[in-house]
Order: sequence, then structure tokens, then C-alpha cells
Amino acid sequence: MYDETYRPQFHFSPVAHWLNDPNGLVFYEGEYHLFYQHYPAGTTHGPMHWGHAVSIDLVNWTHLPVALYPDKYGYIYSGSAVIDWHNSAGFGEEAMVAVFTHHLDGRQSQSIAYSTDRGRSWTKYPGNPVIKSLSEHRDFRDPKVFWFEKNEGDGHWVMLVAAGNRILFYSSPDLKKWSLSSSFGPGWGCTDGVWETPELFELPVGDGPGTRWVLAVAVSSGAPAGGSGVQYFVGEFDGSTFTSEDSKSTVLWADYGTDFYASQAWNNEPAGRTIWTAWMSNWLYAKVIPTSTWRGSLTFPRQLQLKNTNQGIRLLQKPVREIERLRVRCWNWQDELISPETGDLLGDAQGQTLDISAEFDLLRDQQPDSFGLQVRVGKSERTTIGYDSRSQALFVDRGIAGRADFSAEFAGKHSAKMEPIGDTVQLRILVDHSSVEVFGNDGQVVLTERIFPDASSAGLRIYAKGGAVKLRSLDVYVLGKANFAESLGPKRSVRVH
Ligand code: DQQ
Repeated sequence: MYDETYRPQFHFSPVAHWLNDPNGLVFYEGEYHLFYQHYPAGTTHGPMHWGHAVSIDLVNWTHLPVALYPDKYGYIYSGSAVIDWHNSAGFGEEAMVAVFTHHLDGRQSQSIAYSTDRGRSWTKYPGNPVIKSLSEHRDFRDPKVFWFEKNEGDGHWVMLVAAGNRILFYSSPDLKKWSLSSSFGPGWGCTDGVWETPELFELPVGDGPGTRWVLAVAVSSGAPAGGSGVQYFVGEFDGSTFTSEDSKSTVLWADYGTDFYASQAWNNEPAGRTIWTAWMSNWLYAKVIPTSTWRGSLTFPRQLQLKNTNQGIRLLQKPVREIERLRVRCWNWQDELISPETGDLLGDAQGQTLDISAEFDLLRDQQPDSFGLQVRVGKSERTTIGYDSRSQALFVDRGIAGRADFSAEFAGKHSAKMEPIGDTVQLRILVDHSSVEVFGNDGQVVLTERIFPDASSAGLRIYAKGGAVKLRSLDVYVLGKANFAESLGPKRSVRVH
């Protein structure tokens, strides 16, 4: 199981068939629930269902049966899940309630379903939809719901729904009756494509005590690496209205790579962390990537923080610490000069699944064109993760990473502006069978990219071009395979609406 060519070894992917957005992320009774956009009868987007898996550590996953099937109101598009602690909806104590979009003949409405057995079986609410389709917005989808309570006892449910180039905010006492409270947009950030899968959470700024709210919005085209991507806004939320503190024309990107979309954070994370994951693909080519029995995977879960920078308050992302459980072998280097003449410093270090941390110090009398690491190196393949010190940009070059014949949009080099911290450039890189995730300078600049190298391309190199740089430290961990068990229960035939 999970041994096919390009099959991720520590990133979530479905046992078989199609996956896109993560949905319904919620923690309950020791389990992180992950639902996801799934078509269980094909390897491309189709009549959507919610697939389901659970994990106790965000690393190892158990696949459960499909949770939500299409019905007379339509396919089951993206949405979120909450625990109804106080039984506000009357579905039962601590019911898990999924809130999702019904998609029927191009019209979209919002509906709910509930489970009183830890997400194992689901009942659709007979009063669906809870918000009917709108005549003014054909695109009206992807409800994100959470509980907002400023003072004890005055709480209410909040729902965000994407509609064209705006986010509509609703509130409810019981998850069934919703009233519109405000809207954000249009005219903010990137509006090149339609807005989708909104997400909203509060985070401390640095070590606190101040906080800000982050509104993340996927946009179907116009992202910096081409195609779809996720932008975010930093501001305040008072329970009904979100106010951005950057200008209307400011565009902040959560990820500058090609493959980060529809990100969602877990509700009720037990340690109080804000952790999100995203679909690791791009609508430009998602339907034709060269995998066989399944198609689609998610990013490794990332913990989020905010940092005060010269430009304003910005998001930091880093892989959750639980990844350390997979580390099986380590190489380490310190204080080495890397120049165009440097030979084979990394010796036999190699792997197809790696967790790499590197710190480079820029030298005053040197300005290399670029320096960095090459991963998944083979006879004629490699993926370069580099820093261009002249333009101060972090980049991923997958031009000769591996297979790219399936789409003219795939091969290429993508970069993002990143100033050094003092004289230092930090890189954290996760490498899997068909992806790289690159976190620059503590996760302030991130690039996520799919790659499709040959299994034999497992080499690792360090390089500097046009000048030297000092390698202050390099840790390379080989990661073992995460466990993806199946607990699928009785087979049920897939009913296609
Ligand atoms: N995917 C879902 C929609 C969402 C889009 C359909 C984003 O609900 O807007 O599969 O990838």
C-alpha cells in the first residue's frame, strides 16, 4: 500500500481516486478529523463527496468510509465542521456538525449534516439548505464556521461564505437560522479569479499580548506562480465585521509556489495551536498530474504565527513539530565554505523523503548569483531550491525536476522576494516522493511545488554559483513512511447524483 510511483510517503493522499480541498477540519476526543473533496469513482473532479480520515498526531492517518454523499440538493462541495458543545442545534450533546455547500446545476446553497458518534455516521438535516442560493451570486460557496464569544455567554456561530470577489459573513444562534451580518470586498487584494474557501482565525502577534485576525481567501487565478493560490488579509474581527489593516491594493500571499490551495485550519486544536493544511495542487493542471490510481494530496500540516515586520504584520508557517516522529537518520554539517569550486560536500547523503534545515551566512566580499540545495538529483533531473542574492529572492526551479509532459503550464522556476535576516538566509525544506515545501526565514516566505522525478533520483547537493557563501549549519533528516491505515467498514456503492 502507498508504494506506487509518486505516492507521497508522509503527505496525506486518498487510498484511491480524486482528492481536492481539505474540508471539515476539527479536533474531537483525541482525533484530528480530516474530510476532503473526493470523487470516489474517478481520478478527476466529478460529483463531489466528503472523504474522511482521522489522526491522533497529524502524521499517521486512518482512512474512514466516505462521510457525505451527494443527494437531491446536489454535490457536496467544500465546507467546515464544528463541535456543537452546548447542543445549540438540538442534534445531541457534542454533535459534530458539518457545514457545506450543495452544488446543483450551477446553483449553490449552504447545508448542514450531523454526527453523534465521532464522525462515523452522518445524518443530513431535514431542513436543508440552511442558506438558499442567491440570485445575485452564482458562486456562493465554501462555508467556514466557528464559535465566536467575546464575553462569556454572548457567543454565536459565525459563517464565512465566498461569493464572487467578496466574503459574506453570517451569524447564527443554532447553526440552522442564519442572518447576514456583513461583507468584505470586492476591491481588496487579488481579484483576478473567483474567491473560494475563506478561512478566519485570531493569532497572537509575536509573543503577544496583542492579536490580529487573519482572513485567508483562495483565488482561482492570478497567483504569483500562475493559476490558483491563497492570499490573506490581516486585521480585526468583532464577531460580525472584518476590517483589513493593509491597503486595498496590498496583496499578501500565503505561498508563492504553484501548489497551495483551499487552505483550512483545524477548529478546536487541543494545544491552542492554529494549524492548517491545503490541497497541494493547482487548478491549471490538477486533473492531469501523472499519478495512476489516485490523484491529489495535501500539504504537511503547518503551524501558523504572526510576526511584526517592517512591512506590517505577516504570517509565519512551519511544519508541525510532530514531523520529528518520522525522522530516522541524520547528517549534519557546520561552518563550511560553499563556493563554485566546492566538491561533493554532502557525500552519501540522499533520500526521497527528507526534512532539511539550513542556515547560510552571506559574506561581505562575495555576491554569489545564487546558492542553495538541489534535491531529488538524478542523471538528468534535479529540483533546485536556491537564493538569488542579487535580487534577494528565494526560488524553486522545477524546470528539469522530472516529468512535465502532461501540461505546458508545469515546468518552470518560481520565486519570491525575501530579504536576509541580518546576513543570514534560513531554509527548511520537506521533500517527498512528488513534492517539495520550502519555508524561508522562519516560514515568512513559503513555496510549495509538486515534482514528478524518477524514483532513482534521490541525490542531494549543495551549491554556490558566481561567488561563495558560508554554510553555518545543515541538518538533513531522512523521514520514514507515515502510516496510512484503512478502516473502511462495509463497502457501499457510490451513488452518483
Ligand atoms: N473546490 C470545491 C469548491 C471550492 C473549490 C469543489 C476550490 O467548493 O470552491 O470541489 O478548489
